[in-house]
Amino acid sequence: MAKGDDHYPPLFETKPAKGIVPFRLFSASIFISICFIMVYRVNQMPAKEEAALLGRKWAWIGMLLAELWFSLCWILNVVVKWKPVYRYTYKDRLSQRYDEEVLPGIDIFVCTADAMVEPPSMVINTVLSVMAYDYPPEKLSIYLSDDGCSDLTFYALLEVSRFAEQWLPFCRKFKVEPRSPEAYFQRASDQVEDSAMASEWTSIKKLYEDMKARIETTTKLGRIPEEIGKQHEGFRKWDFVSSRQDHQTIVQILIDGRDSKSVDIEGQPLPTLVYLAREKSPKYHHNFKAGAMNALLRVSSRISNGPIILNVDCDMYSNNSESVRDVLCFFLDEEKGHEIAFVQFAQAFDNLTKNDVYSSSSRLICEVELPGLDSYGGPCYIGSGCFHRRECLCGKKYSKSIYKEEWKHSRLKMEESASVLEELCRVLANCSYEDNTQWGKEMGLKYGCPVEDIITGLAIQCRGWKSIYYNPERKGFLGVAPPMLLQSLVQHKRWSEGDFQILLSKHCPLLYGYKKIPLPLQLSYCQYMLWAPSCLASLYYFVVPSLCLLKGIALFPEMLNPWVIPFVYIFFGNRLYSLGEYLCYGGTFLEWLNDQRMRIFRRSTSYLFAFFDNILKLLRITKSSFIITAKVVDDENVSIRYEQELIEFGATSPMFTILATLALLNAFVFAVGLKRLVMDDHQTFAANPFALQMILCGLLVFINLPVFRGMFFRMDKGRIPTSTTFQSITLALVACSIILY
Ligand SMILES: *[C@@H]1O[C@H](CO)[C@@H](O)[C@H](O)[C@H]1NC(C)=O
Ligand SMILES: *[C@H]1O[C@H](CO)[C@@H](O)[C@H](O)[C@H]1NC(C)=O
Repeated sequence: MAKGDDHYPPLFETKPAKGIVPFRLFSASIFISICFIMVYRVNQMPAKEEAALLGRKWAWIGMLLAELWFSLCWILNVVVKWKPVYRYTYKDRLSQRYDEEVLPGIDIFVCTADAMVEPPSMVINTVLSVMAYDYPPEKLSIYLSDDGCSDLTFYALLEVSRFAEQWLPFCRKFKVEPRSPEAYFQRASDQVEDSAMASEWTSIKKLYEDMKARIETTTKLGRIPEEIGKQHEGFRKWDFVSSRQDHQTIVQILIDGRDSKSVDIEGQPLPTLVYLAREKSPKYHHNFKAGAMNALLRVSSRISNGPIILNVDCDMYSNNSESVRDVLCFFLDEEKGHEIAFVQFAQAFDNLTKNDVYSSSSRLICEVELPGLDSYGGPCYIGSGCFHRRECLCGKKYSKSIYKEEWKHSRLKMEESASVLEELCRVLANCSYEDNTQWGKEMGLKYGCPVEDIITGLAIQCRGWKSIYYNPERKGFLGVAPPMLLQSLVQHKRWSEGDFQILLSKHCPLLYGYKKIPLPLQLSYCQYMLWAPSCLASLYYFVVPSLCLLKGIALFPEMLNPWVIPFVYIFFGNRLYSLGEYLCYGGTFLEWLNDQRMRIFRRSTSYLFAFFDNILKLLRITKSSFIITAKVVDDENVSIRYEQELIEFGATSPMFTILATLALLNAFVFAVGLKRLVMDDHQTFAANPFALQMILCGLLVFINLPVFRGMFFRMDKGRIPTSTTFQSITLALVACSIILY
């Protein structure tokens, strides 16, 4: 087993974040300011006698409630950020202490759902990148779950099984990074100095490009041509597939790792490669990705049964061939490893523009908040780039009694032939298999929630396990960020909707986690679950102060009044602090500005729709729906505009109508306010009771400049459609005139 003596230096280290003291002092000052604001709001509450301004009282109470809500969210955010920790691994110690033979087997699950939205040429790159991990290949098994049940995807995987014979030795020999061929050839196009490598490089590049061309041709064609169909008997299974929603299970072991004949061109073993399309039937709900993952859990347990499971989305390739070894540093650590259920890697993207125009990177969540959750023992499982202990996913409770495990896992015995094994596995992926079992409840991923990953991670933590958040400098996985605004907003709608749904269910962290996970962790979870309802307070702040400005109702102290200080301090202090964080963690000023804009966009659209969808669901008026976000764009111009960081509207959507209306409303009010300021020259700006409302309104106009540009100053297809513009103008004018008269 382990080499060396009884004293083991740890395999990983945990370091607290720097700069915590300034953060805590700043938070204390904000807290004091919040108290002042509350005192002001309560003391200066308009009395009933101001009958003429009855509206003022209600507007004022609304401001108070909105500010209370923001304070609650702020407190949760401080809890999250209180003491972030960062993790560092020692892979050299791991390799000193463990022989290659005793390393555990790793089962890798790649999920894809639709060959049109997630093209096979992308999926194969993810598959190849994880097949080429720097790890004994006989201990790797890769499973592709295809919920689209597409023979195009199957064909692509068949091509992978052949190409891997060349690609894996090439990666080993030249220590190629990253090991997704597409990413590698894109990056390395002109830096092959090594002449020994040059010829092999050229030939393997040619092989890859030919393969890609073949796959793309069939994808374009939409079906498998006859001569390809003859290449593998597996294609015959599609003769029985009537539709994507109604077909039998298809299991195909494309590379059988147990077979000594499965070797690459250098005679080294190849990882196992399995294609799975689970049974679908109109009689059973398929439970989306959670259902696919559970089928994979069962099928893989029969084929390779690796004790560690990696789950990646099909658009997320591995950017570091050593990630598996990093993860083992956590799981195999003698002192703490036994209590760790999963290791979640940071989400990172390959496709971000310089200033991350849709704020897809969620920089602060990745760099500060998740490390904060980590300090309470429980970063959440976010669905991709996560390594699990198999038994934890399958519902095992943590117990303190000595946790000894034998992960010794040599090449599996060849008891059944691959075809017998396929037959045995088919049953496991059938719809009826889960009838009257705990699958989807206490076993595997939980069903019935759009964010099955979060709720599953929470359940694992409530069974006593800990999790780890790992965010190395060089990212472990790179995904594709949505290149269009609507996709980004819809994605956030799904997340905030799912999170809010958890809050309203029996899995609410405060109840479900009571006495099972630490209180700060429960509260940290709540921060994300309050996203959707935050739309109410935010929309109030985006609309009411402006409308009140129009009507002549003052809601803030004037600039010379000392009570203005806490308002100004909180607003600008928080903004400046977050700008500072962005710059510290490698962001740019414009990226921060884009993030501020996207926050406003999400709050006024994604969260609003998520909130009402949930309420309607609670009242049982509508049913849940799941939208896959299309990430690959056909229109070349969309990519060009994305690279220019032009916000892509381009479609009609109620979301855009709301955004445009809000922007226009604030612009009208701002114009009226300016006019009044200029005409009325008795009053200085500082003594004007509307000064803060003017500033708020002006900032909203400023942050919405790209929306105005999209409405009035752009000719390309990504502009806001004229019909949306007209609708929004009408709506904004109607709102203003109702207020004025
Ligand atoms: C991905 O890996 C390459 C090395 O192959 C590295 O240079 C790059 O920084 C990594 N990307 C990220 C985002 O970490
Ligand atoms: C990702 O971005 C790169 C450049 O930023 C671009 O070449 C590529 O087409 C984009 N991919 C997708 C899927 O949008």
